[in-house]
Amino acid sequence: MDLYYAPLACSFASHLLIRESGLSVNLIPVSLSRKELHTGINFLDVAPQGQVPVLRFDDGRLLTENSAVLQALARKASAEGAPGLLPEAGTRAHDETLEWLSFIGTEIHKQCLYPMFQRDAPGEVKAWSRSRLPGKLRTVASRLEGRRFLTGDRFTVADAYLAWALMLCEQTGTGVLGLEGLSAYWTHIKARPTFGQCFAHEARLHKSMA
Ligand SMILES: N[C@@H](CCC(=O)N[C@@H](CS)C(=O)NCC(=O)O)C(=O)O
Repeated sequence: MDLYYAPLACSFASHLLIRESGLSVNLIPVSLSRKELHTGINFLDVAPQGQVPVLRFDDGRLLTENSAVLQALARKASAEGAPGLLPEAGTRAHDETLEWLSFIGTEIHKQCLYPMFQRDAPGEVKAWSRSRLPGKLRTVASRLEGRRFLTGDRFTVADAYLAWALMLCEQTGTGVLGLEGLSAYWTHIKARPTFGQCFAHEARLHKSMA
């Protein structure tokens, strides 16, 4: 199994999940600005949308979209003896995990963070996205009050996606990570050894690919 990822991009969530689960997955770095693999292969020949994450199964099948990729990785981990990263279907925790995956993907990632970090996004779009971010993070903060994780009592795919989003939020200078409920969560997520390993790996790669 291969994961196409770009340093510090949203594929960080899948990378983090891989480290949390101990799955054996080949990590293939992609330059999003050049749409190129480190080997010089055109990334658009692999994935025509030109976006990460992309998961390639051993039979050659490709899967894109954070939410789908994270769930597929969690199911694979469960089949290989590391259950719990995606709560069992039919449970309240499962429903809520999908709910938060969707909220993070649509409300935080696409509506706020993607435009804010897009070089060619018009200034007005960036400013509007930035103005929406605190409200979205307040929703997350209120969910996290009195909870250690977004759903259930352990780290799941939703926490992996949120961990990446909060890492980017830290760079926005909006102060959203100081929100009550969010700061304690962010502190303990950042302290997870897997997060530190993932961040160190991707920050190094980011520098070397710049
Ligand atoms: N709808 C996709 C969006 C993924 C996405 O936005 N990936 C960004 C990195 S965070 C990307 O590949 N950007 C390059 C581009 O859009 O050309 C998903 O949910 O996975």
